[in-house]
Amino acid sequence: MSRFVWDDPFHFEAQLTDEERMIRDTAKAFAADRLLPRVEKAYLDELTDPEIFREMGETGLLGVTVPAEYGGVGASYVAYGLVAREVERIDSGYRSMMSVQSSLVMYPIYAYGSEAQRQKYLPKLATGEWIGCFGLTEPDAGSDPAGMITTAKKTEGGYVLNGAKTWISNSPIADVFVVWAKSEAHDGAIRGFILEKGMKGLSAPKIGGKLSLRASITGEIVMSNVEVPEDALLPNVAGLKGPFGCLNRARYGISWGVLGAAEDCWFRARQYGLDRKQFGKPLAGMQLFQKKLADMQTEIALGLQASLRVGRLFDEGQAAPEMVSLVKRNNCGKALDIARQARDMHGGNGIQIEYHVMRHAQNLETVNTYEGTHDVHALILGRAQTGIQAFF
Ligand code: TGC
Ligand code: FAD
Repeated sequence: MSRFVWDDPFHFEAQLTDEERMIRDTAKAFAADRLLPRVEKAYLDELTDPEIFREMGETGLLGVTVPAEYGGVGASYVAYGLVAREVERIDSGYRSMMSVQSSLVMYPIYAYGSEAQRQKYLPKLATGEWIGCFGLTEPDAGSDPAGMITTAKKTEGGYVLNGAKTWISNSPIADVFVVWAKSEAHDGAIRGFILEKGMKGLSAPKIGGKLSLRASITGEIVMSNVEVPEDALLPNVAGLKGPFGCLNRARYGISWGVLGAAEDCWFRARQYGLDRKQFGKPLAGMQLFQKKLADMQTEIALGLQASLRVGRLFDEGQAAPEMVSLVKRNNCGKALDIARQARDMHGGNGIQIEYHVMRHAQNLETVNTYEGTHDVHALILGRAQTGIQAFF
């Protein structure tokens, strides 16, 4: 029998390629050197430093799966997941900034865009010179995006867009807006459009006062008779499968990211328990404390194996959306439980910013909700096994 490694129970490391380990190590060093020193102030002051996009771009963390000819890295989906895990180890908001840019803006332009759109947008998004956002959710259409009311009407030279999107990551600082709207010229089908900062009638006010994901800016997208040229339309997709194709990738990345946050909470709780004594001995020597650590170790180890498996299937072209729902739902829910437990295990200190665990717990409330809530993914999985939809 081989030796048991407490922080790598199933020899996860041995299942990665040399290239994946190298990309992971680059992301880990970046996260520790550039993100960790900033995060406490950013969170307390609700400030997003747009410079982070350029730094991520320089380090090769944007568009990990996008081919190198468009400025991406052309690496595997497993590598993308590993990057998400390292970035979210510091803060879910930083992973949000990265995954919106990569999966929700670069991916649709690459997968559904014309060659001219790819050439125009992808290299600058890859370097972080341009910041992107993705507008699907509306004030009255969250879990049910088919209920959106944003419209695109045909004009002589293009389209005119009207409507409002809400809860949009990056929007107040975005240069490029991928927006989904019902297009009258296409029988009311949902189509994607690329809007640019400065277009007449386009604004993106910040949503302030968030108690979660405070290091990542969130806003609205308000479109009042925004005229766009014909070539703003993403030509190669129609219907909800357009935005869902992007969400499959972002949700998959989240399934890895939340495990980074959960690991940070687990490692901190373990160390705190070893250092702090009560009743004459370390907290880590108490049975209840050890049970919590064992639960954390178990759920994280299982979650990593599951995300790795889905990642390998992605890379083989064999991943199904329901697999993504399973790992997004389970890993988010488990990470949130772990962060709450870690907060508890730190006692009073656990509510302080410098101990990090409560910030993770607060962030994971959002991550459990966006990109399909925990319950919406249960309904996706329920439909897949019964054949009966229970959304309405
Ligand atoms: P439904 O009838 O199931 O499907 C409509 C059409 O879409 C296709 N489709 C998919 N295609 C690819 N991948 C998927 N995962 C797909 N799911 C559905 C489907 O085949 C069908 O195509 P067609 O050609 O037959 O028309 O649609 P529905 O309206 O019943 O949807 C139900 C439901 C609940 C599953 C869906 O609406 C849903 O997933 N809701 C959750 C909404 C959501 O996830 N919003 C995310 C907004 S973006 C965000 O949160 C970013 S935060 C990022 C960050 O900051 O990190
Ligand atoms: P609702 O859909 O109103 O859901 C409320 C509750 O009802 C939930 O518990 C839900 O599970 C439950 N519920 C809903 N439908 C059903 C049902 N059929 N059966 C049982 N229960 C149900 N969106 C974007 O487009 N782009 C972004 O970049 C983006 N970034 C975000 C960043 C942040 C910080 C946040 C908080 C959200 C972001 N979102 C973004 C929006 C996010 O995707 C939505 O909040 C999410 O899809 C849920 O929609 P909702 O908030 O309208 O909740």
